[in-house]
Amino acid sequence: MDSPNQPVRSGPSAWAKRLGVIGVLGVVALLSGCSKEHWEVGFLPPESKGATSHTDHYIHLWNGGWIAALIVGFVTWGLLLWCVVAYRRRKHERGLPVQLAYNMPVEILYTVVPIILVIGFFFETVKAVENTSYDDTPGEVVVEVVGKQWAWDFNYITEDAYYSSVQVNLDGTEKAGEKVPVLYLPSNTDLEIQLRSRDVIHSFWVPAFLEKRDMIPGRTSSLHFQALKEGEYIGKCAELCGEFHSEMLFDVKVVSMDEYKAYTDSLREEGNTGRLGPEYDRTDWYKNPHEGGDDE
Ligand SMILES: [Cu+2]
Repeated sequence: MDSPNQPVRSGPSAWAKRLGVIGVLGVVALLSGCSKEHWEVGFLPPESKGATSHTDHYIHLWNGGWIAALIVGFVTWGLLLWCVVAYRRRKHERGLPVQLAYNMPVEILYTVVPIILVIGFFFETVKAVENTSYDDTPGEVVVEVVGKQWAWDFNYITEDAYYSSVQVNLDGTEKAGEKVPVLYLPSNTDLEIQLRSRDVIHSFWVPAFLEKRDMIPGRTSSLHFQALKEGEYIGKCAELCGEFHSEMLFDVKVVSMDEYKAYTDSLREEGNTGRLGPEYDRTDWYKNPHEGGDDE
């Protein structure tokens, strides 16, 4: 019942309501822009689902981690809000509230739960890494990808053919995209991608494959996986490697084994037989770091 003595306090609560409505509408608008595919992969690139023999392990670990973190988050935020409301200062209260400490059940809860979480994250991570980064299945097809300022050489080792490229020269037109070097990979085949650099540190990154590897001068690293989904994927250098780093792009075409063979045959017919090896590396200063590091 309203009494004439009570102050009218419609101002702040009306504002809070309005802000709440705007907030809820904003969140709904944001989330409605995201499709089911985005949610399934935890907002990683949607085409990553089933793209390689590794991607689903990464997606599982990523989504599992978020779900565990959000459950902990909601429980914590819920308890926090509950405390704020249930133990708020009442009108008649003065001074500090009764201080509580050493509540055994609560102490045990927040010791045991994090330990369980850490153990869970640890084993899930080990499982994912063993199935992905530590995958060393011998490659049925071996491709050597060589990074250089600011393009790529692809040596199809098993097929004894090579492809060489120069930087893309982005000029703002769509045509620039046609000049992007293309890496062909056969689908459903054990692949070994060997990674080298001719000059500075580059990084081989196909976002949809959810894997990235640095290419370090004087060292060969490798990626072992199967490409499971035929299609076209974008790739790029992911290590700031100089002036035209942003033009160090490539495309990956995952095709059937027949198409792959036809492509590498065509390279050999053009005369691109063999391998563009370390003899084309621009510097070997990394072998003798104390004898001057000048670029040639
Ligand atoms: Cu680079």
